Amino acid sequence: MKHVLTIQDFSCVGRCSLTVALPVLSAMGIRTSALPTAVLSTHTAFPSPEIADLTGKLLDFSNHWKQNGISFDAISVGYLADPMQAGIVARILEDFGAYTVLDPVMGDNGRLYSRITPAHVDALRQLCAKADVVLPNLTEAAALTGLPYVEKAEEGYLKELTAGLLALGAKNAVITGLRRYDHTIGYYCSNGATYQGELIPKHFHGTGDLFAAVFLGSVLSGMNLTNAANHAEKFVRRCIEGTAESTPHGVEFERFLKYLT
Ligand code: PXL
Repeated sequence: MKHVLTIQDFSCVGRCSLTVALPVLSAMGIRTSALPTAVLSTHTAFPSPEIADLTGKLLDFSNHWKQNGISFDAISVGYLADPMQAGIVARILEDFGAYTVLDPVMGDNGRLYSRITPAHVDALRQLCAKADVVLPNLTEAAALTGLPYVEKAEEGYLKELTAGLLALGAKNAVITGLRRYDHTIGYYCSNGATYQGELIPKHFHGTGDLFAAVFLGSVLSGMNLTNAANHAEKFVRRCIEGTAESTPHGVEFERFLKYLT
């Protein structure tokens, strides 16, 4: 059985990050371990969440695993609670030398999330060098590359964005949640593979985290990058379609896990 370490926050309420990644990867037949970057009462789209930042513990935990001969087939990295965590995570990635998927969680719809500073963007830019695949949305891809955020992205702009992400050192990139035309949404891969399907007019937090988890599970089951992106896209779409209305509590992915097993 493959063994994944997922490094991201534990938002206690709100269906995102670890509360999404762990059940999805488990449903896909993957043994999961977690390194929480912080524990939050909710994700940061709720006003003023309580936050227990775990920056000071990350290396202690990973060193303990090393001392016990624990290893991972892959590591996924998501929301970091502090820019300082990026350097620590880079060290952990070096220590364990596993296939790495980085979701540079920073913002959406052209805006950075609360708590995300220019130093955070810089830190994630550096972490891209360690990624086998980086999975930004358009907002994050623009922030990382320094290119302007342009909705209804054209092919030339997407090529520039993905080239910029590869120039940061990522081996592959997939831009997710991408709205290229009126009423469509999908993804664009650095290998040129692209998909746009009908936009479902709802908004949820955690769908990028869901995409990243299904994507990694799919790669570990032997799919290539294009098929993994396609599989993740279809699953996220199914969950959004199956959730009646937009709420800050995420999509009802639990009802659809059976399609991943
Ligand atoms: O779903 C992305 C995400 C993850 N973790 C935290 C967040 C967000 C988005 O708002 O706030 C803590």
